[in-house]
Amino acid sequence: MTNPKTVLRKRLFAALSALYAREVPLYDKLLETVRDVNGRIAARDPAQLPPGRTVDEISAERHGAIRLGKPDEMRDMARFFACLDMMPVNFYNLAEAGAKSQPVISTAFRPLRDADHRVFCSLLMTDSFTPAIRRRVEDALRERRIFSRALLRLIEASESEGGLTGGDADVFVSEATALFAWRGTARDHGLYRALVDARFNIAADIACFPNPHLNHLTPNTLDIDELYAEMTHRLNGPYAHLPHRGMKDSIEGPPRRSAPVLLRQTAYNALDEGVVFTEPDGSRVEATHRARFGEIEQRGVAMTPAGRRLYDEALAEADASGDKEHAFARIPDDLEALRREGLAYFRYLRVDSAASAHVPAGSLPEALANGIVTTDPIRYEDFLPVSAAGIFAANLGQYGTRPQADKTVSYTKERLESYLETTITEAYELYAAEETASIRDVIDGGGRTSFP
Ligand code: OOG
Ligand code: NI
Repeated sequence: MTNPKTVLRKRLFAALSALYAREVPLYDKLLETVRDVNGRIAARDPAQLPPGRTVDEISAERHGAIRLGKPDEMRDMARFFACLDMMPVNFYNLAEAGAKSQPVISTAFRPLRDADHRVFCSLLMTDSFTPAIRRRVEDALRERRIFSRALLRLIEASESEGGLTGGDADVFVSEATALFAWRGTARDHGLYRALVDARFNIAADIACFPNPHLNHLTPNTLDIDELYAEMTHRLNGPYAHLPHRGMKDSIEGPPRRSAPVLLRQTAYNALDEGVVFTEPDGSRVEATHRARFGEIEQRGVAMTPAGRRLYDEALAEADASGDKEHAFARIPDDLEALRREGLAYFRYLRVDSAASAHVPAGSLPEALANGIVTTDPIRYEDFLPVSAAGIFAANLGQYGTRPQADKTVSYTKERLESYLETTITEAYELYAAEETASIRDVIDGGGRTSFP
């Protein structure tokens, strides 16, 4: 039977996506374009679809992003996501992500296996601000309660019962949708203005709002260049009547390759949305806020630590030289070379017709050469800190926020774990375990072997 947490997760993301499509017509159009482009690619070249997955399935996948203001919000968020079987994976220190750094530390909640949905979750680091700004931000957040009583009760019920079903699941979905919804209300426009003027847009987006509104809900495309071109075309044609601010100027991550690695992302730019601010004296101020945008992503193969080092070097070189193509040439553009050189993770499978052929331990290279065993790239299910900082920067309209505190603080994974009150899984370990288990399965007697 399917795990009730998996059922709940799929329900919640479908509900969030439907809500978003209703609220933001351009997002609905983005989904339409994603389905069209994915369908066209799969019809042209069925091998582009990940094994065993349909166009509908991959087009239904989402990742969202939210921003929190207080450590206890992070703790309860971890408990909330555990109800959906989504655990914190990887620590992203965006305060140290180069030119586009932001004063937040992040993790992504996702299923540890068969990741379908993910939420990138960031926590504002108020100690990177001047004492005066810090005090104002913390004062604004002190009384904020983002979780309703009903939702907290359901989280407790899920913790004690191992999942939610029936009426509890229905209420969970509606309360959770409200948790992430855009309310169009905020408080203290004076504080908002002061934070934006001090170039702390990120703090304004968190401290003046009543809840962690989803700032994007990203579908997945099989070809981000084709999607980018198609969306640009439609924004100038059939979608031109909708309010929009065009596409982001670039695609984050690696350049186009024949063997895609890690993750490439782009977006339509954040829209101006109306917000009614309530001032401390009870008066109202009508203003606009730019937060919600429309991201798209394309996922490639997960890289090993050695592969990731090459990626980070390429990124640093591209940053300095401006020549991405040249910088990324150091990463072999060929899946078999990535596998042989230990730069990426693969799943090993027996070819059906060879089910009875022997693969003694140590003979994997021959089995691969003879076609008894084949490989599939393991898809990257996580995020990239420099790309994430670029996404923040583009949607906040703010290219990098330097720490303003007298003492610069450096943030650690342990610090975020102490807020989460749980450990953060390293994604490498998940990919390596999947690869190792698949090798064990193809070897006679299930023995371990050295890597081919
Ligand atoms: C999160 C940006 C990071 C991604 O896909 O890298 C992100 C944010 O803007 O809050 O979602
Ligand atoms: Ni994103």
